[in-house]
Amino acid sequence: MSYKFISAEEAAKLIQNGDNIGFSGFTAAGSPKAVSEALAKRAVEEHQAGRPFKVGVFTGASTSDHLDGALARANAIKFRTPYQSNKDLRAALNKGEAAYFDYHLSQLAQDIRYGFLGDIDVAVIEACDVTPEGEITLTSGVGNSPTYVRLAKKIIIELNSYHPKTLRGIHDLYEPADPPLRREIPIYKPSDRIGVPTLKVDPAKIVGIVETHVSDGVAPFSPLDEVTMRIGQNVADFLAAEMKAGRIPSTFLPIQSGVGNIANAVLGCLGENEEVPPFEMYTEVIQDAVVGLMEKGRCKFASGCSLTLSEKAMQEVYAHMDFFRDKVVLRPQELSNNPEIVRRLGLITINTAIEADIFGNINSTHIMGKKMMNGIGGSGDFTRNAYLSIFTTPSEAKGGLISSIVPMVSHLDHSEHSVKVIITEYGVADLRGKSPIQRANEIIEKVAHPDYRPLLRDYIKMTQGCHTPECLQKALSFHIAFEKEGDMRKADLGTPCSCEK
Ligand code: 0RQ
Repeated sequence: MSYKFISAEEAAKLIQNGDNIGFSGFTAAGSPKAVSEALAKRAVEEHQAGRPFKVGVFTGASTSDHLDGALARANAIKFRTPYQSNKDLRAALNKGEAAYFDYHLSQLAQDIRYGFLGDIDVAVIEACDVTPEGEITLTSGVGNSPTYVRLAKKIIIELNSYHPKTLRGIHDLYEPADPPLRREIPIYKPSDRIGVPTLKVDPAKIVGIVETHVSDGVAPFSPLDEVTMRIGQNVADFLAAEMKAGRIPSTFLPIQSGVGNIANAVLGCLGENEEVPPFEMYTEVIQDAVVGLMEKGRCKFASGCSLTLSEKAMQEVYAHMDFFRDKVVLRPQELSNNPEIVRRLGLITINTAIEADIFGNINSTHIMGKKMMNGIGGSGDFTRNAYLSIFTTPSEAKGGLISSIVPMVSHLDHSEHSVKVIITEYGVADLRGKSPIQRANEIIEKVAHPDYRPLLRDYIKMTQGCHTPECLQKALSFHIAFEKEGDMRKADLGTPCSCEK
């Protein structure tokens, strides 16, 4: 089969108002860049001509500004799921201009297959190679591509020569059967491969190929500040102590770690802690720190959904594919984040909270209960099923005007039943086997910022004798103080609460 090579603008014309699109990739890694920008331009032109033009946007996770930013600025989004982290899209969805539903990343592909979320009209897939027989080699991120290409009525390929064809073999693509036919997913260690290296589609479904040469554009990490460094060290010291105490096997367990500076610092500190043996990762995003740890022999293997690497780290990997090939596997997020596998492998999961409450509930997504930050991402997939679930957060935000430890979270993503450990720059709150009041004391005394400890102590004294000493009239007093006075330290706790009614 010979394919039609077309421009991004021609590709955009193959997409109609109202279509649902499945985009490849996971984070900026492997997300299409050219077709989405051309689609945004087309939407602007259609709007100028007085015609409606909006599309449904399914992705792997966040994408880059070429996709989420461009479509948001063009007001071209009918709905968006499962995760985003783009500033213009964030502004659009918080204004109600783009309908966003925040979804557990492992669940999206199956829920689309179940028919819960509508059709996939078009799949736009970034590839580094396509054969005449319809064999597609993906690039740096997988996301939900296997499901998108299989269900899509038509497929547009962005053939991106920035990514070398030597990536072939790094992917392990597999779609589980749907109930009632699903069997166990036979991954018993992070390096197990159970699928195929390429996507195989009917070549007749590929309606056009757009050639590009664009990097993922992942920004390098900012230098670590003191707080981030201390959080990283606290996590590494805690895990080393857990291993010494025999609560983590001496061979260690696979690590999942979230995205961002804190996650990168945690990995760096784990790598440097000589009491922690070389470890494996079973995670979604493989970040810069992992590359260095592999080169030093501290990280033996990483299973992920994407190589979300800065330009420099990506070039390092691509220049030494022979070294990295047998140390990395990229899987669909349905497998990288799969609860069955997370539970079986016994992952130590490390994710970041926006705020935690004194009973161990976590808000990962909303600012002051109402403004969406990014989304739940994979944090729920991992936390609920972890061997040991850890949340990290700086103890305060906005120069101390906000405490990250509050009486009651303003939005709940992960409940006290799933969260085992909370770590800030001040220390480690170990919540295992503790009642609500014991957890509250542990969190206040070990991880809250000292400036906020007296207020938090006063809060739990307000309601004596209940299982959970919550005072409903004052539970959100910290947030109300911030909204009214711009400073949580001005929280007004008032008179004691009653446990009787
Ligand atoms: O604001 O951007 O204006 O400076 O929130 O905070 O400390 O820079 O933290 O970038 O690591 O993001 C939870 C959002 C943390 C992220 C979250 C303000 C703070 C700052 C960002 P500015 P930081 P990070 C893997 C797993 C959910 C998904 C997940 C996330 C901004 O880690 O999206 O875990 N997690 N996925 O000032 C008001 C508070 C605040 C606050 C911080 N309590 N109140 N503002 N901020 N705490 C990833 C994937 O699934 C792909």
